[in-house]
Amino acid sequence: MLKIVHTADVHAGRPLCFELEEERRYIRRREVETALWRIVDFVKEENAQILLIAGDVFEHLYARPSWVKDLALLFSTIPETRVFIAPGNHDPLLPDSLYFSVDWPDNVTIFDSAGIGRVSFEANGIEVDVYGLGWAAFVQRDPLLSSFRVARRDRLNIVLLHGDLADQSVYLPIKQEHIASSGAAYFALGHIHVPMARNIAGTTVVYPGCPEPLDFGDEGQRGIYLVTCTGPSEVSAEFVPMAVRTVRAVQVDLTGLDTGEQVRNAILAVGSPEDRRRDMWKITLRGRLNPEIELDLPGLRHEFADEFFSLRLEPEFVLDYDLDPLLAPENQSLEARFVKKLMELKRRLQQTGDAQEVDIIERAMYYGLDALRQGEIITRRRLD
Ligand SMILES: [Mn+2]
Repeated sequence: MLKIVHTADVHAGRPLCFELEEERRYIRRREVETALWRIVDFVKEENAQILLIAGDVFEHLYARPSWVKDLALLFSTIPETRVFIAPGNHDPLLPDSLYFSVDWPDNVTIFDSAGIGRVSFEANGIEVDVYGLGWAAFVQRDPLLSSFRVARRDRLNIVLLHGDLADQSVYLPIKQEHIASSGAAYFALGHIHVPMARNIAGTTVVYPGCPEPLDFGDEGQRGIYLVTCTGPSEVSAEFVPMAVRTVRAVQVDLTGLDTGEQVRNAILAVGSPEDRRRDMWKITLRGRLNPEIELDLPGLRHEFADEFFSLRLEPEFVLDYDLDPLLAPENQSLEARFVKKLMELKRRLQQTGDAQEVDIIERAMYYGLDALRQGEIITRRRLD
């Protein structure tokens, strides 16, 4: 039996996209940088024979030369494991690439762009061919795999590549038909940051996703894939969660809350204290907010600095204005005339059934009331 660990999209050196207090920026940057150290620990625990890294290992523009030196030293601690790297669009093999700045140990193969490379060897009684291709530019429109066929179907054939599972893309388009006709058992891909495994015409196709979440879009579990092979076409891939922290997105409805303290408590009711202090939280504030509560969102974020490792508050609420007095016929104030005008418009649009127009009018009404009453726009997003 052969064990393979498959990762991609580490993005070491990438500027962070989370709301973080200053000292936590360093912590988080290091957690991203050290993901491969935890992965190598896992390789040792599992006694994996192969480590596949499908590109975007580091950021060409931001990674530190000493980090890449440390990475080469790290791989020299697993001399029995074959390490394959296929550079991607964030770490292309440009002449000044950090890939050329260090001496890689003998167990490391970095695929270049000269064509689809192949490395043949035997591990645990299974004959293996690893094919790979590295990027040498930031953009790659050509479907480079279009005429690819494995050389020998009786071997375990693996293809390692950074690319986009799509008919057209500027990130090396990989068409399903190219996978189907390739003859490979396993496609080790990188580029998509969400973990995903598919079977395409008998080929196991995997995006492991980024091992650590890199921005608030990376919601949910992140980790690596552990692949076990018992023969040339017997391949099974299992996701193994590994990220130190998770991105969590939740909604909090502010409707009916009467005081600032109630709003604070509603925000603090998400997750357990342990999960709040460990993870990156995106909390969308929805519903209708009592206009008497003046929410200072940047202030709240600082107030909760010890409660959440990272907190983003997304305002999607509207202020809960009492419209009835404004709709009274005798009320001829500016606000009342404005609201009546827009309500009339809304009624007409509702009859024509254009929901999008109705939504725009409703937002316009709340924007206008915010402007007239608060002197600034507090309503931010769509109503429904
Ligand atoms: Mn990437």
